[in-house]
Amino acid sequence: LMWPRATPPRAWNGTGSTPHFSEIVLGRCFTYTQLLRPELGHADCGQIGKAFTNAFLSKDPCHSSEQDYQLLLKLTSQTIPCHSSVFWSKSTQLAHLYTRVRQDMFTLEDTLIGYIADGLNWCGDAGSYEMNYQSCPHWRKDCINNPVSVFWDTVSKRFAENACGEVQVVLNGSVSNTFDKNSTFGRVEIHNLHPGKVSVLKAWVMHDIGGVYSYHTCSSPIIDDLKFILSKRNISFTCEDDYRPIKFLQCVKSPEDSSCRK
Ligand code: N1C
Repeated sequence: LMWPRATPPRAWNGTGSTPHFSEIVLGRCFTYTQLLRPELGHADCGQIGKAFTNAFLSKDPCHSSEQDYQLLLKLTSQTIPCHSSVFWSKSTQLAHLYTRVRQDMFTLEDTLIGYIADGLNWCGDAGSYEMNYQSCPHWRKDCINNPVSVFWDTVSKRFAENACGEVQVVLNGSVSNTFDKNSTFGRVEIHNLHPGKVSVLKAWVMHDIGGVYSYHTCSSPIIDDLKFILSKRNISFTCEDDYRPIKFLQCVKSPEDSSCRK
């Protein structure tokens, strides 16, 4: 039996849980399964919401584990058709804009579990039944094995394991770490693609319109790092700079830019 504590939970260096976390999770689950993808209409949002909070409530927020999320993963299992997985790194907005137009393509946030958790923050405390709305562990300043980081690593791993056929990744050529071995994409996802299932990874290296400087293109050594990891894993790799279908989306915002007029 746990007693209410007299002292407030310990203060961490990261943002606290998102206000109304449980209500948002429940609402998003119903929106996704009832309105956006009725083929998942059988999902039990009540159970999903409970499995999510049970994954971290009353637990030390620096000892979160993949195991904690297993029931949640099981309840949100979803089949993504082959040739439709889209990974991204340092290009959140553009990648999601792309799959918003191409409804047949999926980033992780276009799947139920990613849609529910996108942009939220959460943690609990070993000595309490409650969520900590004051602060949560910061991955660098406090601990790596916090509930949010472990969650994204766990669901990103499953998303990559389940990918099949031709898969895509949207990379940002306007930042120095276009390919980053320490990002979720570089650290988790590429290592969990199944060589027998995934025929090719197609990288699109996109550059900001009006950006002063392009850090990297497909010919940059940093892309060779990615190419090398995939060749070792027996997965084919192609790379294209400023892939036209995505470039058009950037041009919607900047139609007068010289690169959009020709
Ligand atoms: O670390 P990243 O990008 O390379 O992660 C992106 C990569 C995508 O392909 C997704 O499938 O990993 C998956 N993913 C998410 O979908 C996601 N949504 C929100 C990983 N992380 C995700 N987040 C949060 O953003 C999470 O807190 C993580 O640390 C960042 C990733 O940002 P990034 O470095 O641009």
